[in-house]
Amino acid sequence: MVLKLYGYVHSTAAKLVAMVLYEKEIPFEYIEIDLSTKKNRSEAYLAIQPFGQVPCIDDDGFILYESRAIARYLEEKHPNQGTKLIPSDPKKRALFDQAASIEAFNFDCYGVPLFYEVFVNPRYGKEVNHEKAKELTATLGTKLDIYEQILAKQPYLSGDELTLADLYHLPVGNVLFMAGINVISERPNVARWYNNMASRPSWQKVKDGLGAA
Ligand SMILES: N[C@@H](CCC(=O)N[C@@H](CS)C(=O)NCC(=O)O)C(=O)O
Repeated sequence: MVLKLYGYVHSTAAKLVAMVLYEKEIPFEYIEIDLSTKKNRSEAYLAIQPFGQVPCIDDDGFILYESRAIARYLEEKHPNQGTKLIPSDPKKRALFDQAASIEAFNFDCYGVPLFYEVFVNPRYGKEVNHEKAKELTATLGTKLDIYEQILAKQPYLSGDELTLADLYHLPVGNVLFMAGINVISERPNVARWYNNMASRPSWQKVKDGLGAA
């Protein structure tokens, strides 16, 4: 049975999973869970994703959620198909794990609240807290200054090879651009790294929304 991906057209986390499916050349059926009409809160969807979030996959009856866990599962199930996204060598793999933690604890945890503060909240009638936005931008900037040093010496965050840890940055990096927050483009090596990933055909297929391809 073809793998099912439950997502939402604008979901950053679902875009990551769709991108990885394309990178791994895994055919899939996309099922839209419309967050704007609260379809994610339906009894049927909560039965497979109790937090009511997208993405979620159904791989022949195996249900899995959390985008990064799904991405790892897809890579580990199909290590020799499509783009290799986690190295096998123990040291390279440890550096991949390190890079994945860098993304979670130095990028995502500042980038997501910043995007919500500047872009999402005003669309729901909430005033932008400029002080908070400034603080988050400054903190994210100091973290990206360190990315800049790392990426001056190597093409990817864990070394010479592209891994999932690099791709994890794309969806939130993209919405930061959308919100006019230039923390990536202001840093030449970070921008080179980001643009190189963003030009991949897999990202081009998903970046403007899921469900069209
Ligand atoms: N850590 C989760 C985050 C999932 C998430 O926050 N999804 C959002 C869309 S990008 C969602 O479903 N929001 C609806 C809600 O939380 O009710 C992952 O990486 O999969």
